[in-house]
Amino acid sequence: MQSTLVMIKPNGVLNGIIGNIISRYERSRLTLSAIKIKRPTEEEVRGFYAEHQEKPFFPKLLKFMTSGPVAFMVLSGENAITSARTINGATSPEDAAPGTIRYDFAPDTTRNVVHSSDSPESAEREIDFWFNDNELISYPAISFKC
Ligand code: 3AN
Repeated sequence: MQSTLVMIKPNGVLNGIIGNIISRYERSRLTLSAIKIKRPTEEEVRGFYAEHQEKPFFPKLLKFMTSGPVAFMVLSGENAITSARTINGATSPEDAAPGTIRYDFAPDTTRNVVHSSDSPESAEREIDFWFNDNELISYPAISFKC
């Protein structure tokens, strides 16, 4: 069992596709261990995306990520990190495969709708960045056999 940090960025929340996005993860048997919605501060976004601070796209990313509400969640399941990233699609929507979230909804690379952790080390840091341990819960995998 693995966990990953997923964010639905402001354009996803404001355009009412939280449910659509979460259904895609659930269909791949990922379960929600935690979820919350908040508007991140500039300081939080700088800390979270520290590795990108010097990149040319960072000012646009910072402005966008602080422009509205973000849904933060921890998804858990078999190969959660790879599964979530496959469902998201490539970072740039032009490279994203049909059927992925970014292919369906992302207008450009900055506003690419979702984020999910890219390694077990990132997942640990990112989950810890947005959540306290007592906000996480684990339960059996979804079977859809009701
Ligand atoms: P991913 O979210 O696919 O793991 P990262 O971690 O490389 O991608 O980038 C973090 C975020 O920075 C992306 N989700 C995107 O919003 C933004 N970003 C990355 N590369 C670019 C770029 N070349 N131009 C504009 N924004 C970018």
